[in-house]
Parts: sequence; C-alpha cells; structure tokens
Amino acid sequence: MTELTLVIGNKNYSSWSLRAWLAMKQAGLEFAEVRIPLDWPTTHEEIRRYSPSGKVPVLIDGDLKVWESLAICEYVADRFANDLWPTDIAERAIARSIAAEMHAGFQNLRDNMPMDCRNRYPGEGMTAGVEAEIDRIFAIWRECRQKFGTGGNMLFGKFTVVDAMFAPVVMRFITYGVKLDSSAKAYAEAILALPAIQEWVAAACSETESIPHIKI
Ligand SMILES: N[C@@H](CCC(=O)N[C@@H](CS)C(=O)NCC(=O)O)C(=O)O
Repeated sequence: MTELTLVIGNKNYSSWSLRAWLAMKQAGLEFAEVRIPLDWPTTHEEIRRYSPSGKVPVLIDGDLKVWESLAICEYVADRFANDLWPTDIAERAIARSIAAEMHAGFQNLRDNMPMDCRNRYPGEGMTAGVEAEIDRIFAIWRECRQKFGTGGNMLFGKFTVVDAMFAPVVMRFITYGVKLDSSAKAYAEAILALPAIQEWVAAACSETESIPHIKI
C-alpha cells in the first residue's frame, strides 16, 4: 500500500492544514507529514515542489496529488472513510453546504483573527464585520446541534468534515477570547477535547517559528 503524505504549514498558524490533517486523523489514517514553515524566503519554492496551487495542504497518495483542504476531506471520505459525512442524504447536503460556506467565506474573521494556537490576544481583532460572521457561526452551530447533533457532541452528532472545517475557528475564538454563548461553549469544549486537536496544539506549542501579522 502506498504511503499517504500530507504536506502542511506551521501547526501554530496553518488553519487550512489543520482542517485536512484533522479529517485524516479522525478517519484513523496513518500518514507521513511534510511540514513547510510559512513566510520564509524559501516557502513558496518548497511548497511548489509538492503542490500545483502553491498552497498547503496537499495530500499525496502515490501518483495522485489532491490540494484544497475541502477537496482533501472529500477524497479522504470517498476513499477511506465514508462516515466523514452524515449518512442521511438531506443532512449530507446541509453538511456540504456548511463546509463550503466555511471554505469560501468568513473573510473578516480570517483577516482579523488569524489562527495562532499557542498565543492569547483577548479582545483583539473584533470589528463589525467579524461580529456579524461570528453571529452567523453561532447560528450554524446552534442549529446543527439542535437538529442533527443528538448522536454525539459534534455538529452532526458524530465527527464529520464540517467539524474539521470549524476546528480552526474554535482555535481562533480561544486565542482572541471571543465570548461564547452556552451552546458555542459546549461545542468548542468538545472540539478542544479531541485527542487529535490536543496533539496538534502540543505540536504547535513546540514550534519555534514566529510570524507576526500573518493573515491565513
Ligand atoms: N483554499 C485553500 C487555502 C490554502 C492556503 O491559503 N494555504 C496557506 C497556508 S494556511 C498557504 O499555503 N500559504 C502559503 C503561501 O501563500 O505562500 C485550501 O482550502 O486549502
């Protein structure tokens, strides 16, 4: 069997890498990691050696390269772990809509509250645009937990790609001290309790690179 390799950025900063990595971990896959620190003079050239888009993450499975975090999650679900999406067709469609909304949107949050797992900047980054996006995220989480979450503590009960997409948002909320309502707090705690997330954060804390003003 060919070895799977996931090429990622710094664990402290690379929110897109976390999404793909977490989906693969939750699917129980064994894979090698190539970590390319971001924002170095050689970063772009190094990433280009692996990734057609010049971005991480990229998954290498033999001759196949899959890039874009959401496409990697889809590939992992198709090839190894169909249960990374809800079973019910309608729930699956809603889960895909939310995952796509996260992948394509929330630019204010991304720009103003970049992921920085090991640091704390309470109160920083809040703007009217960020606040509106946070409200939308809380509404998504609340509705998912109420309608689909009965079988567990994730958005659709069991862990799905949607949780992989939102895990970096949880990390941002912790870093910037975003006030969470009770349902958001319970969900954030469930994400933070995942052993894979604890493994990622521990690795992020042991990284030595520091990138001021990163926007990813
Ligand atoms: N839409 C892409 C975004 C990927 C992305 O922006 N990755 C950043 C790191 S989190 C990157 O590769 N930056 C390196 C660069 O732009 O040189 C995805 O979902 O994977």
